[in-house]
Amino acid sequence: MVFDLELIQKSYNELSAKVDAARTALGRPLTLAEKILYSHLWNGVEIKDFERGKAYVDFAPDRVAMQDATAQMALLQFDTTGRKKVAVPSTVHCDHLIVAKNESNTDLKKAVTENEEVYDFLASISNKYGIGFWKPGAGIIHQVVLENYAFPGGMMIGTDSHTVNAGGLGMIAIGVGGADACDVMAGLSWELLMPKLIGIKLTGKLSGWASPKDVILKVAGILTVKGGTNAIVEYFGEGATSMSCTGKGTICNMGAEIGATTSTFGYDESMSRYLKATGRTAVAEAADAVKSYLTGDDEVYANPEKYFDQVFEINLSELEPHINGPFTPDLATPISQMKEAAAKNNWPTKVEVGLIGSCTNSSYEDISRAVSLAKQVAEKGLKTKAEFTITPGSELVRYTIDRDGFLDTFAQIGATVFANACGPCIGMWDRMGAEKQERNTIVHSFNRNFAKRADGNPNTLAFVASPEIVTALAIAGDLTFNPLTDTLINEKGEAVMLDAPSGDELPANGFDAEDAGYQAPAEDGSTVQISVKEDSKRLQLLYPFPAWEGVDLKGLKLLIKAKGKCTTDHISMAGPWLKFRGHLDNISNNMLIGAINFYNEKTDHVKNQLTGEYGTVPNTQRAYKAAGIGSIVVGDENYGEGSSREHAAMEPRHLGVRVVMVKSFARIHETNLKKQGMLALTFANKEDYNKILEDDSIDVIGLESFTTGVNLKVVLNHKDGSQETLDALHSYNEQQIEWFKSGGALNVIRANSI
Ligand code: MIC
Ligand code: SF4
Repeated sequence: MVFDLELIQKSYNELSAKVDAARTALGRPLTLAEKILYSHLWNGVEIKDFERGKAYVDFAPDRVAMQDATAQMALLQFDTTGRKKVAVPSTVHCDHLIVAKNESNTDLKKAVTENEEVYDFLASISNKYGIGFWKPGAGIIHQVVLENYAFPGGMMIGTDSHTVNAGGLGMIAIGVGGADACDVMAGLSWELLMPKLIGIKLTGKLSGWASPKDVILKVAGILTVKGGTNAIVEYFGEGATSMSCTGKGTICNMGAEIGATTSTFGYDESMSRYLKATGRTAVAEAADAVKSYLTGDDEVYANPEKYFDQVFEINLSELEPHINGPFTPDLATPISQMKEAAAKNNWPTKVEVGLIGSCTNSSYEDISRAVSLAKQVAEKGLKTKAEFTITPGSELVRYTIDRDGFLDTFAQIGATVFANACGPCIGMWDRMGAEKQERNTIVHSFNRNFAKRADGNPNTLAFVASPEIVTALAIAGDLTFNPLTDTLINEKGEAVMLDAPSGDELPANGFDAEDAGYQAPAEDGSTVQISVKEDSKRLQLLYPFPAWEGVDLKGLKLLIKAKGKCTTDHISMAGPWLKFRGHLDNISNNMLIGAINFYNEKTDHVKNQLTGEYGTVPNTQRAYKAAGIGSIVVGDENYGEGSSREHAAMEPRHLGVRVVMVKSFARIHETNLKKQGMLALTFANKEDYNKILEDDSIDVIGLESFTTGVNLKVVLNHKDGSQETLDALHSYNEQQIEWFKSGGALNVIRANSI
């Protein structure tokens, strides 16, 4: 079945005229990213050379995707907009709420019972508003989108930071908070800061142990977790076309880890093959007909320095496998240097568990290459030293790899197959013994490895590598094993080497599945009832946040000055908290509990300025709220890195935090704060972070004349009676100032729909 073929055909019919018009208006050849952006300008927006990194531009995305952990909030917000149906094709995917413990079937059954209320809510609200619903077990959002919905040249947004995965099929796919999704589903335009453009030229060809994952692991090492902020990364060159479509997906997926707005590749044969293999020959043919419009212009790729803001070149023929981590995805170590790095940093070298799969790396190709290593265990008389798990990305992949015997081979090395879901990637891993908090090493092919992310244990060191390398390290049970050069001792005491992995890009006998897990919505959902129980612990209807009071914010208490890395996992932890994603008050009990308090280096231990006592962050904030006093959160660099979860913005809003002031923000989180009517400020002088003292009361001055491009003032009232005044930068445009004044974007939509 091809979803929304008419939409795709319409978009291709209009493509050439739109791209030609943009080329004429800009008077120069275009990158692929520009072709897609300019062909998706919101109706009526004048085509001009928008200043990258400065201009806010309105776009018209083709579709919206949501996963269950973020869809709840997105749809609770949509429900208050008064719309009858979503304005663009949208889907919901049930993937985040399934705990991985025993094995696929048992875990899935348990999840369906435990999350019944939430799944029922999502299924019925999808049915009501015309949204496609993918049941638990169908697979992970990004894999399912790649298999069914992504199309070259399209633009989509999704309530998950790894929506960018669809760049593997030549899309501009961007992760957003639920409030952004809500706008687009309500038929409004979607605003984005015109991204800067980073070009990465791939030369040579991958071979041996190197895989697409190593491209992005290397790029993460070069650009770091914030190097891609507000930029689109466009890959091109012979190395790009020689790679599989799903491999490109992996590279784009992990572009989220460098903070990139998104990443993309031009349409090529590999994409056509993938579209055909996934039952979308009609899409491939339609794309073939406009193929030159679905990739960057030749002049651009011939002289990239002229057209991109930054250009890098990576020679795939020389690329070495990398292992990134622990605790951050940009700490990149080429495999040949791991022995030294592990010794220097005292990382435990025994690998306890190897985990492959997730939305990042669970293509047929990935699994077939990993299985080629698993096969060698028996052939070479080896024994797998570490535990090994597989989380397939979709039922289509799982069914096919089962049919082709891969799961049997993995079973022979003692592997556990978890449900087609996020599982261990997002802390939904009920790992035996994790509560003992022992220091240990795991290696996985997921994308993120922040502290506590996989199993909740802060002392688990998680390293990210390709599925092939994860499998090899799990067989060896050793983080410092380099399969390119090292031998293993087999059961007979012989030294053997693993042969380099090999596999198939696509299944020779085609993909298959008995039930892919899709549920179409009702044609007319007007009579469908959505119920949220009054006393539910999992779901809570939303109330509008109050509008700004019209005066400067004075006497805000410092809630926490967060030190160092403060990702959305630190602000609103996942794992066991995922179950409250539809209940704002309950989930607010995890607000900032992972952030490190600058003054005592502890987590979840801050001073209550009203009593002088220390308490948890949520309790302290609830005390300020009860006393009717606003507060401020101060943060370091790249604050809010990681996920798209708007809970990280809604919780502080709900509990009465008024301002978040940091050295720098991650893109999605900054927008999420603005959307919810919060003040997101950055220090004009980063050193001013040091001036904030634990007992400060803080004023924000200049709000009555809050204007685009004009700094605000922040006054620190220290306990000893002295005062200091700082300059605060903000990036609010007029529309966003309106959101702030109205108490949140939703209040503006609501007012306009009456
Ligand atoms: C993640 O990988 O962190 C998540 C869980 O998929 C999030 C979304 C969420 O928090 O629900 C993301 O990346 O946006
Ligand atoms: Fe799920 Fe992990 Fe992918 Fe996020 S990164 S969508 S948690 S598998």
